[in-house]
Amino acid sequence: ERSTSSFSYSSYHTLEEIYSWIDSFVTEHANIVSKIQIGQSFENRSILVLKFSTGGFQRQAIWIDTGIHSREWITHATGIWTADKIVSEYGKDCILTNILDTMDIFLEIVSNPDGFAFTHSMARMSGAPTSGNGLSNQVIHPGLSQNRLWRKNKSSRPGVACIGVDLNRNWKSGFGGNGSNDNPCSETYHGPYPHSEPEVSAIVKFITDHRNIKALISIHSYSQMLMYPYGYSLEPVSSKEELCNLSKSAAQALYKVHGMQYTYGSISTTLYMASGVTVDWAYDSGIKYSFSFELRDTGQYGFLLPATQIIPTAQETWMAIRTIMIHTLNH
Ligand code: ING
Ligand code: ZN
Repeated sequence: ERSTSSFSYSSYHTLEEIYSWIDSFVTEHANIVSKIQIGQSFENRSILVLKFSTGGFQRQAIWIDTGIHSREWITHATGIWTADKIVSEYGKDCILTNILDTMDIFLEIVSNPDGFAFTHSMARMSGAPTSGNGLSNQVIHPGLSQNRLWRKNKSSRPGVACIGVDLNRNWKSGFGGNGSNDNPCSETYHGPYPHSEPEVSAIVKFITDHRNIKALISIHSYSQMLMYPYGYSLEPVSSKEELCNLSKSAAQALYKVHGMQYTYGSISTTLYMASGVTVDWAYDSGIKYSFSFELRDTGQYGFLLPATQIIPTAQETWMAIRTIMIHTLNH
């Protein structure tokens, strides 16, 4: 195994590189990090979670996932940088130290491994849709394989013509409602039934069995937003005021780092209606502090954010995550 000292945090990496980095990282920081396999993808890849813990048993915990949508490469890169930040700041940043002395952090970096491997494969697809999730139109660069912009997982079912389920429409809360699609060829296809996808059901089982997750942060790109439930309804959540105030504080902390502006609010009023999304399920399952980020940028590069922006994006996102974690610790 190579050591993490040769790993570039300012580059995009393949699945193999990330999984090999995870093994080195866990070995080098065995006192604080461990690796948990929570399931297997449709194509039988391991679904891995990093656990940051300083002891205790089934402590209160914070869940963070990146890469539910495979083309959102900045999110995986931010997850990797964040993992390294957590181990290097423990014992230095007294706030993070307090958090980790009381709570555990779970981080799933590649939440859609099959889709992610596909975005790194260069064979050209035949006419699969690449747009239609409601974000600004993505320019397909000449010569760029359309595989690079794959969003869904890679599941297939007998008699179904198209591949893939949108893993951010497959959750039970609001399943099948507005902003999701029952056509398997759609980019926002919700799947045949709630939690039908192994990548989703692995998380559901893990979080449900854990029973002590207090905050959930699900990271997407792009649009520069920080959002809380609901996506499936325009009705405000019961904790709207607290979540709105916390979003504002987190967006301010993020802004201070590099001056990037994030808008915030509920998913349905800030972005669009979206049903069966991760954070709605989390909130309705009793995880009050449920947030979703849309990282950089606002559309200039979109999903193809230059690698030079990885570290600034991760740095500013960290300050927002840290704000949410402190609030969770204190409430
Ligand atoms: N956008 C999200 C999508 O799934 C979103 C928007 C994020 C909705 C979080 C709900 C929760 O459509 C991207 N970029 O995937
Ligand atoms: Zn996404």
